[in-house]
Amino acid sequence: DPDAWRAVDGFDLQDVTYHRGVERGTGARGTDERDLPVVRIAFDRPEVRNAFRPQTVDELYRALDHARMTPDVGTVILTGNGPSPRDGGWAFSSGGDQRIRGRDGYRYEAPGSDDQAPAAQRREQIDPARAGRLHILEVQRLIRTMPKVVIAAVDGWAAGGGHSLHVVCDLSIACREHARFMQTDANVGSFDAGYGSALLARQVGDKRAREIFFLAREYSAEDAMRWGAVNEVADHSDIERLALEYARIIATKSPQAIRMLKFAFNLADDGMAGQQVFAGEATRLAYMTDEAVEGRDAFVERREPDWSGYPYYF
Ligand code: S0N
Repeated sequence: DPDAWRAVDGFDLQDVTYHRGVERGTGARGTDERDLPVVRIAFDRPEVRNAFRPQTVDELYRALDHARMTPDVGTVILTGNGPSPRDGGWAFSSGGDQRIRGRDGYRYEAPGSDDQAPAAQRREQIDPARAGRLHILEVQRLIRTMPKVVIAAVDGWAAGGGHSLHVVCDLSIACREHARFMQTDANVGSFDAGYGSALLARQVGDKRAREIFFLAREYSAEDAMRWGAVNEVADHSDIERLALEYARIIATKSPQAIRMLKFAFNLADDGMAGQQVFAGEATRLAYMTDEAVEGRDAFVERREPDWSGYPYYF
């Protein structure tokens, strides 16, 4: 619904779109527009089922990181634009762009280069500082560690690395008509041996996760729902409304509680890195206590801290 969004200023994006949710009404001085605490980030390469090339991943990371640092945004909706102008097909994302993946991993092509050019020509355009980066994994970590809820609105194909991205999101909503899931990594000699497989096994169970990877069979929104891989199935016409509804509900909750819960859910699976994220938040909260202020002030005032007012047991 174009009326529900405005483009976020200051971004020059080609492969993704980045919008802020807005509520529009008619106030005394004409049309009111109020920002909602939600952003929408969408793959915008529908002609290739929203496959991501390095530029796509760079843009996705920038938009996500901006959303991470925007204080009044609590929810990020990650989705795919469509339909394809070529055949009307829909996609969340079909993973890494296989035309660009090369011997060195992913090739980064210089801005403005022609990604349809013959491979030999493209090779000339590699930015050596960026070649071979599987930086979609950096996006996965950002989704995982950002103190906000990330919702995958899966409105079409989620395949390969696109499948893994939805797995990493906090919540997933799948489109009844168009959502199709397939973990194609092993078809193309790729393997997400991190979150894409381990978290999936958490969500659907170990045997099912192995089946999804080893057999790479297509499965539907209803299958995904039954297996615990998505939270809800919605009609195409409803999927965005439902994601926005989730965002509105989340906005009624304590931001701190949501943040601590997300990090708590991640903690056991993320090992020491998960502990660090959770503990960082705990430390930030502790800094707000009189006890921590006493420690800081004592140092600054060059005196011994007085802990007498702070018991060992409550
Ligand atoms: C998604 C599929 C099943 C859709 O099939 P459908 O509907 O029949 O459409 P097609 O006709 O196949 O596609 C339409 C056009 O789009 C192009 N296209 C589709 N996907 C890609 C792609 N991934 N790369 C490049 N082009 C793509 C088609 O070629 C077609 O264009 P034309 O008509 O010009 O030929 C089906 O399309 C499909 O199976 N796609 C490939 C899915 C796939 O294998 N993806 C790669 C999997 N691997 C990764 O993603 C690895 C990268 C990665 O993220 C990673 C890296 C390290 C560690 C972990 C990961 C991780 O997986 O997360």
